Amino acid sequence: MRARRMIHCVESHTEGMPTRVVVGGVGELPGATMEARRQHVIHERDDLRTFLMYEPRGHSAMSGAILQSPTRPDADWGVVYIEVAGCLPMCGHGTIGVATVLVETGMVEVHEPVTTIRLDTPAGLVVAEVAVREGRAQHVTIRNVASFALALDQSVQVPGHGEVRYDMAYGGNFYAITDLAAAGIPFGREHARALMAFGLALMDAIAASSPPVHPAEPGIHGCHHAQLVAPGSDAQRSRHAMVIRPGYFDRSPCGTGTSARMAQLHARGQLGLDETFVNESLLGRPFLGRLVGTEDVAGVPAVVPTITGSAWITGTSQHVLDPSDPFPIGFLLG
Ligand code: PYC
Repeated sequence: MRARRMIHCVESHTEGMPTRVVVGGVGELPGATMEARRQHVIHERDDLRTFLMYEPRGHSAMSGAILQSPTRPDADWGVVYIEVAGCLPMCGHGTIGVATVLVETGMVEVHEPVTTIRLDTPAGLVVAEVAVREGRAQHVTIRNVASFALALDQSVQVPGHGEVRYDMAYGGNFYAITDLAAAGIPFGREHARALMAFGLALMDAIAASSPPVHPAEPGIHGCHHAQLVAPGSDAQRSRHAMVIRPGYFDRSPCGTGTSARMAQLHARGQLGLDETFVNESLLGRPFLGRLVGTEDVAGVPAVVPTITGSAWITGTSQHVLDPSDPFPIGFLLG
């Protein structure tokens, strides 16, 4: 073996969605904040992201997190999220995967029944409470960043679908939330093609007409996630297909998407503080959500969500780059 690069990872999945947790081989990224480190990966080290996310080492729905020393004194670890689509400011399923890996590999001091881990993420401090029994991380509750409805009752012309109504909400990423019943598209894995085409077309139309910008963090902008809500969903239990650019479904119920959905329901007066909300993925697996407080984000009323879900370690991996490899930054096909 000849390796120009060797990266060590712990592989996990959160309710079906992978989180490749990079535990060694990358080193400290430059940047005084985790958002600056995210920007560094975006502008200077995209090869690192695509090396780990794209084929042949990853796949078209791959997702991961690079562990870092924290840049703030109140955090235990720092995280830069990586995806096939880019570097998200925050990722709920990824955080649940990271917290599970930190506990089950002994990378944090473990306390039973609850281990608290404070994570420095590009979107801000995220606290993870891990329920631990006999060393196993049974489930993780994350206190997510302030989430808010940016715009309710929006509409946009979507080619092939006419006028589509949606709400734009933020839960660590922006989400266009729309009802499938109104669009006349059936829900279910067997309708994956139609759901994907609709979600991507909706996001294209929003990008062309009114792309969202975070009111306090202008570096966070654009809508890369469409939450297509299934018929029969309400403010207690909701099911959805989460379409993510450039063209894959979140396999998990999506932590930031669940936060955005709760912020939307709260803004509509349908979900109060301390009420339980169940959000189910296209695979039928749940995250439990709860709103635990209110905040103000640059004049926009916001809520503080918690999300509870579980992750499982699936293995460990070392990824090397041979100097003669014809695909040093990987590729995506289709
Ligand atoms: O769980 O927040 C999440 C997430 C974002 C993209 C994929 N999963």
